[in-house]
Amino acid sequence: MYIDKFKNKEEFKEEFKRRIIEKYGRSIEQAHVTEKYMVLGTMVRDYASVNWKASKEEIARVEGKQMYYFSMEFLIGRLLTSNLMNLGIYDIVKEGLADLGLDINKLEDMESDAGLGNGGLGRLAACFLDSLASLNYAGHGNCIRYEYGLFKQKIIDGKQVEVPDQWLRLGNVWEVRKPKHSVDVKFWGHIEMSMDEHGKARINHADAHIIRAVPYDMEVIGYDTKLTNTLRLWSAEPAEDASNSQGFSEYIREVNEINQNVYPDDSTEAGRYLRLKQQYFFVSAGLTAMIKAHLRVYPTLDNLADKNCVQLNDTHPVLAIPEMMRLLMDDYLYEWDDAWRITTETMAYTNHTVLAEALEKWPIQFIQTMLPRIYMIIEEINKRYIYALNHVYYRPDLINDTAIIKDGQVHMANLAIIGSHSINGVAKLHTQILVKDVFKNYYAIMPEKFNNKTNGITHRRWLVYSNPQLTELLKDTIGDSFIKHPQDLVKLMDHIDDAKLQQRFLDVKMERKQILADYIKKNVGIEVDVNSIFDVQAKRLHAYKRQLLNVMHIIYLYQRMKADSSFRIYPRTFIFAAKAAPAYHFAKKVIELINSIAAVVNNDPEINRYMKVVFIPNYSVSIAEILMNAADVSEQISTAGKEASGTGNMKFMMNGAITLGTLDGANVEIVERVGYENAEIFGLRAEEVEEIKRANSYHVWDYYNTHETLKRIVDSFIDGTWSQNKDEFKLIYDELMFKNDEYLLLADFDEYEKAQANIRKRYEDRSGWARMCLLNIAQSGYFSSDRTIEEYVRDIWHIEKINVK
Ligand code: HBZ
Repeated sequence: MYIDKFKNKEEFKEEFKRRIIEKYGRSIEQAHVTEKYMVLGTMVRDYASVNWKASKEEIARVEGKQMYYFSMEFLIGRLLTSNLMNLGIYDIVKEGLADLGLDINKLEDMESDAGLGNGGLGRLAACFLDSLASLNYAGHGNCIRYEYGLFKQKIIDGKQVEVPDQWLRLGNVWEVRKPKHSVDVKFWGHIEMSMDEHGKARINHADAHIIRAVPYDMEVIGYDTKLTNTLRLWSAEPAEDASNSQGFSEYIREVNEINQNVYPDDSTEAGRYLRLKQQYFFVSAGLTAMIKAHLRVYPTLDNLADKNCVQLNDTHPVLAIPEMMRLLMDDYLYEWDDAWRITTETMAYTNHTVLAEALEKWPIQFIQTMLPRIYMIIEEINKRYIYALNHVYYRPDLINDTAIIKDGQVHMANLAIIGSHSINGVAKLHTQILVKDVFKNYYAIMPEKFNNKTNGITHRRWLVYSNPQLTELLKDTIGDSFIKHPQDLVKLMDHIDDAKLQQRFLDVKMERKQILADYIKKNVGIEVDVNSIFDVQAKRLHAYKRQLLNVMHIIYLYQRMKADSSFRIYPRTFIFAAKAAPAYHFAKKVIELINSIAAVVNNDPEINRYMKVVFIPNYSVSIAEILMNAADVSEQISTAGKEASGTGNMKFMMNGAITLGTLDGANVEIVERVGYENAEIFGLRAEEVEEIKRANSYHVWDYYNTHETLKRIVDSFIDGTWSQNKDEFKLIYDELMFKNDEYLLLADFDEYEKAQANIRKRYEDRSGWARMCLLNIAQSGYFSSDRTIEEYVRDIWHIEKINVK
């Protein structure tokens, strides 16, 4: 137990009752369930605060180095369960509540997901925070306190409708507002340079719009430790004496829009300015606070990089590089070279994508007008870099490809690479593609900067807490050491042939499937058969992830069963969950298509005994927690070379699902561990995709014209099969057929179909299937984010464990 309170449930009950009366002036019987949730959360937070204080003191006492993870997203989900579990007081609280006639699950359900993010990149940041604290490393998060999450997805008439995600409606019990630590951030205006009496340049940022950044700190509570880290969320507020040259109400609007939501619509110029404004806002505030905190312990910034490091989660926070230069030079009067050394030694950059359209670029004019001083510094970094290419690396031929500023734009990945001492990809294959292709010219001149850090997931949330049934079975079989040391899951290898264990695993899986089936019945209104194969694809909706390939296979099965009454399949439930970016029309059409197919298939009495299609709305961390562990089949079918890593693939594997996937991202490393015979791998390899693109040798119409089955599937998009209105899905048809099937769905279809047929056959051998699932679980320890964090620590951060007594 890691707090000194709640030593027994009696103590807990007394305190809980007292707090309800004090806070709400009501007895426990009268209090509303949300009030009970709030009080419980507050109690946990208050008690853990003791550890928080001790952690800060211990870090200062040992002069420990700290890591700051700068990320536009932290998809932390709900915290009550994981905080109670990590603190080791879950059972006491649960029993105490039961004595008071309260069901802990009901209170847990009151918490809304902190949806401060969008996808894998944001969830990775959350898993890292959990592992950092649990491994006793001082590593903190830095982000924005978004008023609204990405959006709440509703499905109306089969279509995605976005409604505001008001995650703060009940307030956020975990946060503490820290106005004393506020800092000011400056936008717009212009730069005046002058000389001081020592002949040094002095910078004055005149006519700036000053916006106050107020931190809201959240405790990050680790498992089995007192070390408590901080997730700092910055909120924009009016500065005290802002001069308001733009007028009062315009100023208020400018302040408020920063907090509004994660990833504002970037289809308009105003939206793009806002994204850039958000990026600079949280980066500037985070660095200013980091420097101030450093100066509270040390008399100088000379050792800033020895005591702090910053991990840049993709390019969104990369303005941290010029901002740190600005702070060191303008505010602390460092010379360029010293400032540059400190900055590059502090900064490290993680890349999460190779898709050209996702590599961020900003028009020069955006940065120049909104962040005039930052632009000057970027220009200088670029100038000095080009000088070095000419005179240090002797590679003037690389200027065109690797310069930061070109074609009227600032290339953020280039700035990141030049201004950091470490650049990492997120899976082996991804890093290979970075060094051989996307960033090959940088790799040629600065190979020592590049390294791989294969992603991971916190096995605490994704196995231990969300799948207690499987966890009990594992504890029973191999003991509980895997909770602290996930690699110990490999002990399960000694038991995978045990028929009794196999049966118990199948029973556990059945229980999880029933929980999901109940959820689906209640929330989607569809009755699914728990004896069918649960085949799940859950991830952001994107063309490269190929949800449409999955859809095409469903259409194939449907058409074939309709045409041939002797062809029947082992019953299958195809489950999808995905959000589409609001302005991404193709992705939204795919959602609509899935729902239209579901409407036809699920209501066809001839077919619906064999297959059903379910789209679960509003995919989120909480839904993932009941979805992943109920799956039999994990769909990881991106075009090889496009998915940087994937992390869902790891969650499925750890809960005993079989990967049906391409050799892409971390799938490659999953197969490396389980062997081809314990996964179902298909499709073009990354080099083959690359070669096809290079040689321009793929012609989608050749497939269409020579492949009857494919033609029938593709035609069904526009012949009225799935909608009265034949044009309803024309966008999908056009995207596929008139853009030469960019993601090679038709090319991979045959192999995908065969892999699916194998799955059906293998599933029928229940013992063989269970063995395969157990083997996957046994090999999944490597994919714990604890391993990933240890690698970051060893190779990039060089931070030491903090032992809070
Ligand atoms: O990061 C994901 C990758 O697609 C996935 O393969 C990987 O496992 C995961 C963690 O490394 N990337 C994202 O989630 N990216 C974004 O969400 C994103 C958001 C806004 C952008 C660009 C990318 O402007």
